Amino acid sequence: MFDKLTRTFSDVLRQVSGKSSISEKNIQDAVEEIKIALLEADVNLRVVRRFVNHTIEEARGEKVLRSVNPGQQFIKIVHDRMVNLLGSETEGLQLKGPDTLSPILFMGLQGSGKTTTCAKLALRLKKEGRKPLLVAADLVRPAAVKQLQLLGEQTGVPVFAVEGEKKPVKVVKQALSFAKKNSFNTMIVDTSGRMHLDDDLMKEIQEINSVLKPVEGLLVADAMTGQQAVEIAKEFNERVGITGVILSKFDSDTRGGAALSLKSVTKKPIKYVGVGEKIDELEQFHPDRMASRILGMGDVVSLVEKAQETIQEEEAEELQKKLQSSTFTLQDYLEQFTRIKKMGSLQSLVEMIPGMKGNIDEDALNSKEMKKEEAIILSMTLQERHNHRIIGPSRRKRIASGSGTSVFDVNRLLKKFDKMRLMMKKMTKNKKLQAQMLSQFNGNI
Ligand SMILES: Nc1nc2c(ncn2[C@@H]2O[C@H](COP(=O)(O)OP(=O)(O)OP(=O)(O)O)[C@@H](O)[C@H]2O)c(=O)[nH]1
Ligand SMILES: [Mg+2]
Repeated sequence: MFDKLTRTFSDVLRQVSGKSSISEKNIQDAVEEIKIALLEADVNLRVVRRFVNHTIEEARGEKVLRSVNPGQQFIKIVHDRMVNLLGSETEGLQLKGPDTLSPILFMGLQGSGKTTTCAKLALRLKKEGRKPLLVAADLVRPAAVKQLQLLGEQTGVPVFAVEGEKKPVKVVKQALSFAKKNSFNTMIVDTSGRMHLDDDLMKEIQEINSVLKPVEGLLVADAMTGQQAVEIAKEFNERVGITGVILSKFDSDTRGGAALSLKSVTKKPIKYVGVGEKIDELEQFHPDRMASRILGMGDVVSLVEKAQETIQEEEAEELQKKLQSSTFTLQDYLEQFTRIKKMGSLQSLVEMIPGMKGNIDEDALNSKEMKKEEAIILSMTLQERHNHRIIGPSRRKRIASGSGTSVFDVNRLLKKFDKMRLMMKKMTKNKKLQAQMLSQFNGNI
């Protein structure tokens, strides 16, 4: 997601940020490149035009051309516009208090991810201390009820279904009284999808909507469908009324245009994004963090939060010291593998680190490679792990055969480790660079 866009943005912004003075022509050129990148990312044409015009207008103002640091001012403008495009504020669900039932209606086209997302959200709300009930109101697809029941078992959230019932509205009515009687405070209703936006589907959803009176009407849209997702959201909003969008399959290799156009076109916020098939792969959508990520500035906040879940602060500090003083050993490297496994994919983590994107050999990040490296290090003695410089040719041969790899693999790991230590040392030492990056987004330039 956003790979190409980020690359273009990073290039453009890097060029601009280095300049001590900026001319109107510089701004024009930078904006032109940004425009092309947005169009290539399949962002809605009207949205792109508005973005470009606003950016030029603001950047032309004397503020940028005459400011002490015009490059940074310009970056800030682009960043703020991008946040604005994505929705300004993080918008959570507007649920009622714990003693009142909050019904949530899910809708969307066939295969967009409704059923999966219902269960993901139920699990999330349960973890937040609510008492959710899942309601199976997709009575069109034969296996739909069963699918929700299985997901209910996985998440430990009860599923309300009525055997033999053909009318979703009747199921919803019964579910409402069941939920109230059994003091559930959140009710998540899964509905059926259709291949296209047709009257049948709209009528069914409208009917359910008027009976359920949901506090949240959430549209699940498939990020992979690009601009079509925006059209679908517009239609559902006009005909049923939605309170927000959940963009599913955000983990897929799409150009990202949907995420960037949705808010501007529908005026409804993206509330969550689905980032995988697994039941816990649903994330709250943060426009500001996403903007920084798209601009290639790294999602520092997300990274820190994610890392903190697994690395205790002292450990992190110790690691930082080791990195700075070059006492980071292969044993430390090995220990990082375990942490990384706990944190999720290395790739997604790396993308969040400022300046790392594009700077690292992506092949080296796949887990197959990680397993190989793990095996190699495990075949080393502790002494070797603590001082890799003693690993000469005969040791390399022994390690290779011990780990079922080749001397070539061992050489490669050792070379990479040296390179990595050097790079990390540079990065951690360059506090000024880090501070600069952060201050750009604090609004206090
Ligand atoms: N990679 C990825 N796959 C997802 C995500 N969300 C859903 N899927 C997959 O998309 C497929 C369709 O998901 P469903 O939840 O059954 O979609 P639905 O909208 O309920 O489909 P219908 O009920 O047939 O209309 C499944 O294979 C899901 O595993 C996501 O965020 N990422
Ligand atoms: Mg479904």
